[in-house]
Amino acid sequence: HNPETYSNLNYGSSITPEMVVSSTELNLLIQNVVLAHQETCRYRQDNLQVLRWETYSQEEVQSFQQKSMDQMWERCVCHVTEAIQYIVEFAKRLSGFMELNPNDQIVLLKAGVMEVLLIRMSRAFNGYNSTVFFEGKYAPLEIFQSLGCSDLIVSMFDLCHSLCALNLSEHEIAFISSMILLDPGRPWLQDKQKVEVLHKKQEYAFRYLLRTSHRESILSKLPQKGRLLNICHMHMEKLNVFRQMYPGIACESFPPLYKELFI
Ligand code: MHQ
Repeated sequence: HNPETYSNLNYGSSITPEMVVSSTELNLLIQNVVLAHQETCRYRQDNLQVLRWETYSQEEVQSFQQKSMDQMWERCVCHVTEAIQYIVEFAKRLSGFMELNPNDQIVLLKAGVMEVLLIRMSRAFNGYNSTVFFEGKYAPLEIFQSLGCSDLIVSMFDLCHSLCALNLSEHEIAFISSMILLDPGRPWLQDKQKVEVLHKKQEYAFRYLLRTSHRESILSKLPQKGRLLNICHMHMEKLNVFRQMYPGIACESFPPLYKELFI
């Protein structure tokens, strides 16, 4: 496990003197990241808030639990893929991303998309009753029982709890997402330096944003990289178990984007 947190943002050394960013550039960067997030969200925060207490009844929960494993997987994978499409669109709107070479774009997306999904999931999570927005209502974790991966689901819900406790604003969520995607530490990058420059600018803008809102304290409380990685590994592992249980059939019906990223 890598004990680093995204808070190693605050290693002052990472901002080199030759990289002085003007305040105009900072504001443009903030605008870019925040707009990219807003425009690719699918569910707006206020809509999710309104629905927060619309939860599934016991009977509805049971009817989900009675679905077959492959049926439930197909359904969830479909929703996850849709959410990922929005995240890919978010990445494409981040300034500099489309100028990276196509190989590195894929490397960053493959490594980062699931982590961003987790961050975004916390927006759709009600920490007071531990439910997540799923197919129009808020669902407790038991709804996902027939998937056969309760440890994965429990870890996802746990992470959302920690994130909810931070009361992240939409601006903060936007930056946390963009910094996850533009992570120069991802293996297999061809032009690591180019990503490093983008990352440093983002980091600078994020810290500026936090300073102006007196929210620097969240930096040390953000989830550790290892925790997100662990959940991503679990997802891959569960996917493999599922593929072994249903060789051929089930996975072929998964959307191409999901297969491209995870299989
Ligand atoms: C997004 C909207 C969104 C859409 C789908 C991986 C697997 C086989 C099972 C939501 C995980 C089951 C997902 C559908 C379950 C935990 C998945 C299934 C934010 C994220 C969110 C709410 C996803 C959250 C995770 C869900 C519920 O903008």
